[in-house]
Amino acid sequence: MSEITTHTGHLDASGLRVAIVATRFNEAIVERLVASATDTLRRHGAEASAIRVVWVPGAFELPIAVSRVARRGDVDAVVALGCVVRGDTPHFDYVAGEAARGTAAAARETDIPVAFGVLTTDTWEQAVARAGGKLGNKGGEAAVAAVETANLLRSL
Ligand code: INI
Repeated sequence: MSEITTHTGHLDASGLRVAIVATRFNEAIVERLVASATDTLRRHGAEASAIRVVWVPGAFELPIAVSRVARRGDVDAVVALGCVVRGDTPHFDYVAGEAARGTAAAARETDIPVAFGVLTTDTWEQAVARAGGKLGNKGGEAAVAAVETANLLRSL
């Protein structure tokens, strides 16, 4: 009987070059996501010199910057970080929707994995809970996903 071939990405970030693209909008939240992402990458073995942080105005601008940084040819993965709070306006749906669609499209078009660490919440309190509060830190979780996917792609 033939054997099953399995591919999984390991979590060793040594040798990986990672770009974090983060929003200045809701910066009090996003800087916590960035801190957790960089700390997580370092704890998984990434060199500080292999981490690049790029700041964009808001989540709507994430796709174009993610796409540009992924095309540089010197990054193995991108972590997109931001925070979109619903408030009372339909603006939320456009901004959050484009951030998700655009970063996913950038990953497919460049063949560079992009982890989506953009909080999309109804309230500021829900964002705080996901940025180092009682629900953990989605910045660190996105960094782990980026490392795992970059290593997975190397094995495929
Ligand atoms: N950008 C965000 O990153 N988060 C938000 O919650 C947000 N809201 O609520 O409006 C937001 N808007 C700005 C947007 O991302 C663009 O920067 C702006 O529209 C200019 O293109």
